[in-house]
Amino acid sequence: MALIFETYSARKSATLHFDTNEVLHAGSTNKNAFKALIAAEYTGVKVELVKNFEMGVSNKSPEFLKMNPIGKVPVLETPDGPVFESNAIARYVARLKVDNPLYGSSLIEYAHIEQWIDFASMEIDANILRWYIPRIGFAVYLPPAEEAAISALKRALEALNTHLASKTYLVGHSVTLADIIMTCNLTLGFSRILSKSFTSEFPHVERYFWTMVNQPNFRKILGEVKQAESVPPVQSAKKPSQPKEPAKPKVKDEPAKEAKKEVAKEPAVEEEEAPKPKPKNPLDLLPPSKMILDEWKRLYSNTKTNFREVAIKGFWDMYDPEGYSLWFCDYKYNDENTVSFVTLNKVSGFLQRMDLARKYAFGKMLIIGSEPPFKVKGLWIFRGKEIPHFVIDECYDMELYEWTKVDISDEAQKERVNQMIEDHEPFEGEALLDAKCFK
Ligand SMILES: N[C@@H](CCC(=O)N[C@@H](CS)C(=O)NCC(=O)O)C(=O)O
Repeated sequence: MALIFETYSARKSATLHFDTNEVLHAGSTNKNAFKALIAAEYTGVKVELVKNFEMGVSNKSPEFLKMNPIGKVPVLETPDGPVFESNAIARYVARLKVDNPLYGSSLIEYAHIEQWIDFASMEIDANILRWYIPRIGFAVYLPPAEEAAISALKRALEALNTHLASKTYLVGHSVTLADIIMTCNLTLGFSRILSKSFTSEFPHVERYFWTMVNQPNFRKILGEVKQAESVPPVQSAKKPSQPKEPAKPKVKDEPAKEAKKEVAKEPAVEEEEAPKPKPKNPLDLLPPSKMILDEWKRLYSNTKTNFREVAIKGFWDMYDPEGYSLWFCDYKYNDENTVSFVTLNKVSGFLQRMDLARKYAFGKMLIIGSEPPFKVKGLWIFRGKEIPHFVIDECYDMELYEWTKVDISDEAQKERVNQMIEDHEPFEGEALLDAKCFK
């Protein structure tokens, strides 16, 4: 350990006059800047967020480019010169205090902290950004690239979940720099794109995340973090942001305090302008229906016995063919479903991407067969008499299925609906590998 600290123990004396001289250049909602600000809280040093920072203006000025030639934030101005790259900045801040517990208490803990910092950056943050950035229009949106990002992210979160099953912190028995960096990265994910339906697969990660963001030193910087309600719909690609005319300076006395309020609202990645209020979904303008979808979802979830008599009967009692429509879907490429977990992941991915329709849809997806190739068939109920346009436009999986409207005057089709709702086995003569519900 001594060796590790030797390189910067010379700074110890400097620490005394360091407490007011570190200036962090970044906007007040930048999760990468939060890493250093939280580390500063734990370290007991003062890092000041620069006043009147203007994304696209301040970071393109000649003075800024001298500090960081790539023109990105954050940059920390120190008495010995600037530092860029947020992890390096956070490390620097942590090292302002000799033997800082943020860096563990042994060589192996130090190595594990570095290990998790890399994991948080390469496996978690990189994949969240690969998923999120194209969706908000800052990169080209390519469905297969999104699918790859989501499955890489899930793989990483699964590993993290396993690690956290028996641990409160990533390393040792108190908060370390690894927790700070991991939590800041997860904060972007949780507040922008990782809705509850996605994160509930990783209960230990959820517990860890909410524990961390509620630690007083995190809360002071992050404020209240709210989980995204759904995956943001794909926006058309934006042009790279042009340097703007310098805006009138804003009066911001306490930038870190301001960050508190805005973390869940303001894009931290590129700090673009606040999104315009969303137009109402046309489905909200349909004539009211006697069927309340949430009531059906509750009945479905709460019926544990006599499913036919209670849930299925209840479904047909409440079903309103004027306000809703029922659809069978049939995967077009079943012969590709040769590996069970890949097929299951494919269906889970579809359900995740349907998140945007949660208010307006209910679905059952059956993965059928005891041997490959597995068949994937489903039943969906949508608000309105057709499949909503925004679902077809924004969920690319839709075109991977053949969609057939259920004719509810046909008893055989109604019986098929019943069997799909209740995961009837055998289904069309075959065993079920799995059944997934979207509700
Ligand atoms: N790896 C860098 C990422 C820096 C980064 O991408 N910064 C974004 C804002 S979060 C930025 O400054 N973008 C402006 C630009 O690309 O010109 C770090 O962790 O500091």
